[in-house]
Amino acid sequence: MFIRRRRGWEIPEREVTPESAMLGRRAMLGATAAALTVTASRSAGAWELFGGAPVKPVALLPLSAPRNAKYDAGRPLTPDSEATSYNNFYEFGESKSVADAAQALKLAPWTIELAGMVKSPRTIGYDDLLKRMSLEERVYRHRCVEAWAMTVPWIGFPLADLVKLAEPLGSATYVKFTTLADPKQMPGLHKPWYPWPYTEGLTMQEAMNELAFLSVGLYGKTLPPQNGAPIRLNVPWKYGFKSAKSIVRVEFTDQQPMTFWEGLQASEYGFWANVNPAVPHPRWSQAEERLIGTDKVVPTEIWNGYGAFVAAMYSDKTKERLFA
Ligand SMILES: Nc1nc2c(c(=O)[nH]1)N[C@H]1C(S)=C(S)[C@@H](COP(=O)(O)O)O[C@H]1N2
Ligand SMILES: [Mo]
Repeated sequence: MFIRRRRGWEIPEREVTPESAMLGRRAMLGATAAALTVTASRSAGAWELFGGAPVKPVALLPLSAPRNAKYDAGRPLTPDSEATSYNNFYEFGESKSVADAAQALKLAPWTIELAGMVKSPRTIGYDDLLKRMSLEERVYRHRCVEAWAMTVPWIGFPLADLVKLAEPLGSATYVKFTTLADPKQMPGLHKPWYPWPYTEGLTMQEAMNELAFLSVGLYGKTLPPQNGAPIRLNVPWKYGFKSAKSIVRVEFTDQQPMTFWEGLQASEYGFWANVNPAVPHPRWSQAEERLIGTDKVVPTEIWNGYGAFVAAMYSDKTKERLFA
């Protein structure tokens, strides 16, 4: 009997499955029964920690910086309550409701390693880093590969300023970001089929692009844990998974970094991951996006609408899989 199967791009948006949808299958195929048993008991322990005693919510501090009017999002802001309660942060769970679990994130002391091909590798404290940076507010559109979008007023500084501080060697061509991976704080770390730690990467040229931004706050406050406290990346012309949260290491290298999502499923999530409505995800269309906090669905724009700032970087990269 012939059964017609719908192609990925014919699936309506409401049926779009999360980035992790293949994992049920993958876990069964990949992990041995023994590994699963160990995981189950370990994650029970982790959840006792979070579920047993209520975790005190992380206190957010007021943080203000002048808005940079050059970057007009052209859309109303997503309500603060939505942007801080509908999140992807797999270290704390696979659902969008990770905000409570994320309150267990220990934010102080926080250090960031400046490593690899730099004049002198070192570790810098978060407070020390902030003293050297001048903060601004930028309203950016955020487009998740799962076909939803938000518009958020971030507070932070250009990634280029951190690159300059790190003094990379001329031979460095990529920047690799590694984020916190602490099984004591993060129940997701006990799921061994994920390629922890969460890593991401950019070319040096992308990292120096004026849009690439490191955020330490949103909506006039310090970053809540669920949004990647104390410091996370924003690369608004790329799918949201490139915007690594809770960064602990920035490494300069001449090798294209392997990223968390590419390591998990390279056929679906590549290194470049630039937004393009005309290139569907293998399991769903990227033509439109759902605006979180509204009932609106709007067309997705190539480069997420930031082409004037970024398209020229890719004119010589015609052989790369730029949009996956
Ligand atoms: N460390 C880490 N960073 C991460 C993720 C994650 O699971 N872990 N998820 C990514 C994805 S898929 C998206 S869409 C954005 C979500 O950011 P937001 O919750 O602040 O909107 O964070 C990205 N950064
Ligand atoms: Mo995402």
